[in-house]
Amino acid sequence: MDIEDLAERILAGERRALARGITLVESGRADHKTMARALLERLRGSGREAMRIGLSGTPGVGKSTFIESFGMMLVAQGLRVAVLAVDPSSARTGGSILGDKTRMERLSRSRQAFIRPSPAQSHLGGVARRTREAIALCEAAGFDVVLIETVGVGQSETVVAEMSDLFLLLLAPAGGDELQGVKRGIMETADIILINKADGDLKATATRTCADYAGALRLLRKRPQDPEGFPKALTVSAALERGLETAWAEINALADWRRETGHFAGRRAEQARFWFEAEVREGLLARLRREPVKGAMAALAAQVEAGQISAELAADELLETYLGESLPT
Ligand SMILES: Nc1nc2c(ncn2[C@@H]2O[C@H](COP(=O)(O)OP(=O)(O)OP(=O)(O)O)[C@@H](O)[C@H]2O)c(=O)[nH]1
Ligand SMILES: [Mg+2]
Repeated sequence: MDIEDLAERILAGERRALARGITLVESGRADHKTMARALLERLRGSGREAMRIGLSGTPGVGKSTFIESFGMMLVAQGLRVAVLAVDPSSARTGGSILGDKTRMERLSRSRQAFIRPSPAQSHLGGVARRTREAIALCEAAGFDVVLIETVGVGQSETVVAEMSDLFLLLLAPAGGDELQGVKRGIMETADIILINKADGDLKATATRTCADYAGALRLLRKRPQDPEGFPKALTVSAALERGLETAWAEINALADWRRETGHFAGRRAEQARFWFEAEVREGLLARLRREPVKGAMAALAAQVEAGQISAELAADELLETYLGESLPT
């Protein structure tokens, strides 16, 4: 594979080349990894910056429908839109992929759009790295907006929030005044909460739910990266394409303010640091799972089980043997 040629075609915005590049960074093969590194290095500093928008929401809340109509609205404005998914679980069955194909039918046919499903990987750390690399490739390919979708279960929202400039939380209209058991941590990472399905019979409920969340957001601790009035809650109807322009205007208002105040670049710098540290931890753990450490660990574990050595001493011994000189205590 000619990496220079691939890089040039990605920089020229060729979607097929972009897809090949993403396949390369997703590959587990050692020779592919080397090529992927070379490709990413070649593309780094292309100077292109997309708006990275994270989007999370529980199953059935309307993420796919929203991405289709929101994406089409952006396309109509002349913007190029890439959609990536983060799904560490195997919850994404053939059914929902099929559903996505029909729910994002227009967007998947648009020449200005690029849609990529989640890499088949069970390990969240692995998915996170591949998605970050895919984002970098989409930016190099000149996409204006990269939407990173995740289903709102487990810790994948946090992962997506850590790779997004802005994080949107999609919620369904809910009866009563209970806040749908949305975890506080998730609320705290949201920049804009969108109450979807604000149409038909659900419209009044959606408006009420929106007011509830607006109230809840006001009670959260003020974050330095927010101007007055943010984070905020809005109603939308992905199906009827309502409220999408307003949502886009709010996204831009927030992004503009953050750019002017340095929070936009600051957040990216913080994220880069976060991922660097995560990679170091991942790398260390991966080495523990490989020989010769794996075998030595098993042997020591047997001694610990047999009561021949204490757990603490055994751990010290192992770390000293394998890390002692390179990482002095
Ligand atoms: N009334 C109404 N229904 C909607 C709206 N958006 C989505 N739906 C419906 O809600 C259902 C789920 O929509 P999806 O877009 O597949 O939801 P999702 O969040 O992608 O679901 P998963 O991919 O399974 O997590 C579908 O039947 C949609 O037609 C909306 O704005 N209004
Ligand atoms: Mg979906």
